[in-house]
Amino acid sequence: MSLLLPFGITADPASILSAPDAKDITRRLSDLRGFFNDATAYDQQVAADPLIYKVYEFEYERDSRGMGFACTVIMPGTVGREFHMTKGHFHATPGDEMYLGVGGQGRLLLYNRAGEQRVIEMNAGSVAYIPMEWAHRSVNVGDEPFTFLSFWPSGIKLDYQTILDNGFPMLAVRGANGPEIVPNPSFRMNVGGSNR
Ligand code: PAN
Ligand code: ZN
Repeated sequence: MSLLLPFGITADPASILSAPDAKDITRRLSDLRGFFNDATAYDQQVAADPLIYKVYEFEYERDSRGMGFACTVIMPGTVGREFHMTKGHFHATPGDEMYLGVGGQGRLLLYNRAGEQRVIEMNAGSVAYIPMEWAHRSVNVGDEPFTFLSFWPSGIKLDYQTILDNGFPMLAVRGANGPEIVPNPSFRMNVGGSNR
């Protein structure tokens, strides 16, 4: 990229898309085959192919000093009992990340290859630090869109395949009295894995 000039935007889709080289990514249910745990519910719901999340992002790779930025908006709802969520990924090349909650009610699910797990509540104003060894997935546990920002050093390769192969160790599901985090009976450690 040629000389990048300073710019200021706000955390809404139109403003983000006005930034140089910004793009938006749409994830419908049909794009998420294999990520939700309840395959029967997935097959029933995929016919209507609802919007699950959108990502508005830009990334500048500039002699290893660039940054990436994204605004993710996850729609409310469930697939079976499992709340709408992102695919989730590992960072396959060095680089940590930070998240900032903007609106709605979310959970950030994390695990690492040593088997440790964390769940971080994400609301407007919540800040999370994600060390690169921790796979991360965002979940909307509320009734309105859950929106958050993410910031990372540019050039990180994302590994979705390990998540597709193994699942996540915990599921965020709708319980009788609100959201619950429960163990994923289908989760497997240490199977497969490659970069996108
Ligand atoms: C985020 C995510 C974004 C979408 O910007 O990429 O929320 O989630 P998936 O990439 O798992 O579909 C991030 O963690 N970037 O590294
Ligand atoms: Zn990430």
